[in-house]
Amino acid sequence: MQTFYSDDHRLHHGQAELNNGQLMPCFEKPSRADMVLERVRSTGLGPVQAPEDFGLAPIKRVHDSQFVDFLKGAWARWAALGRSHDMLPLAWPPRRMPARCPEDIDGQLGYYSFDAGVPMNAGSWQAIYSSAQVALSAQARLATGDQAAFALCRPPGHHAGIDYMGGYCYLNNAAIATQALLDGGARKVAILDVDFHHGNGTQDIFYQRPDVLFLSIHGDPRHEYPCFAGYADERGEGAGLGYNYNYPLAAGSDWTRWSQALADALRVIAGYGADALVVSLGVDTYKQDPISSFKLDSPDYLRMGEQIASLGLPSLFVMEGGYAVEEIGINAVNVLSGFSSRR
Ligand code: SP5
Ligand code: ZN
Repeated sequence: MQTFYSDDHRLHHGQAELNNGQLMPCFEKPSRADMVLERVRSTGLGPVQAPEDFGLAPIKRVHDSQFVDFLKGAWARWAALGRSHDMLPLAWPPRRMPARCPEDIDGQLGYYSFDAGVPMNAGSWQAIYSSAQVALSAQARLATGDQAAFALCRPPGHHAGIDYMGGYCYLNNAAIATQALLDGGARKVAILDVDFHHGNGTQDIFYQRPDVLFLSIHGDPRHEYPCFAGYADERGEGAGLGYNYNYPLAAGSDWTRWSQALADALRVIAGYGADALVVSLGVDTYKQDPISSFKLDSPDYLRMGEQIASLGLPSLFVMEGGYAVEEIGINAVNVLSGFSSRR
């Protein structure tokens, strides 16, 4: 299986985030991708390649054009104010406050985000852009007939919606790749999101569409981030009604419980008739993850990959979360190895 990866991810290195009311060093840090790359190499999963540049057009097929331009230009505006520390949003519009886009950078950061988990520094845009290009490049391998590819994206993407960032995510890499598959001739694509957190951004992007089936297995939003989406009764809207599946699970869920949800999701995907599968591959379901509450163990990720392979679909794996940095490579590559062993 071909892996796509860019060193540009190191240009993005947030300082701090809020966790349990305290400012803490960011969990989403450069060593995460380094660990996964190291494991891809040491296990001989397959060649590693730098991404091609597909430009902004395929990004703007999914994201609001003004939002993308905002992300691209935000740091220059921040720096022009004499600020050299991380850029962070400050205020968000709640119910009944008209959400007009303000003019200054602080207001716009709130307008284009839903939480404070999105620090940006001088090199962040380059990392964000390259992460999307990594997903697009891996997608292109499927378009030319490969059965699988791995996009080692960083920063991750599944919390980013049409016109907002949040949860360490800026551009939705999996959604951008999915749209590119459709634009390249696929008629229907299924997205399976196995990250511990609900893929609220991906859900938002495809909520009204029947050509993308979205399924997410995650911590119950009554108790877990992203707090405001991921309930089982969110089933899609309009033409998209019936094409969105959420599997919220209780804290402490282990492989026995988790794999029951997976079996149901795979049954739904098999009945959908997709031309390709995109997997939002977060491994923050791991028992030692510092911000999550599931109890998957490393060998479980092999089973996960094997069972996903049973669909027989061309499959694109897109890296999302996972914060137990010591084991992130083992767990992520176990999914890919399990998949490859059955194909
Ligand atoms: C891509 C990805 O995995 N993003 C995750 C962002 C999570 N940010 C908030 C973490 C808060 C952890 N504390 C949760 C306590 C639950 N009651
Ligand atoms: Zn996550």
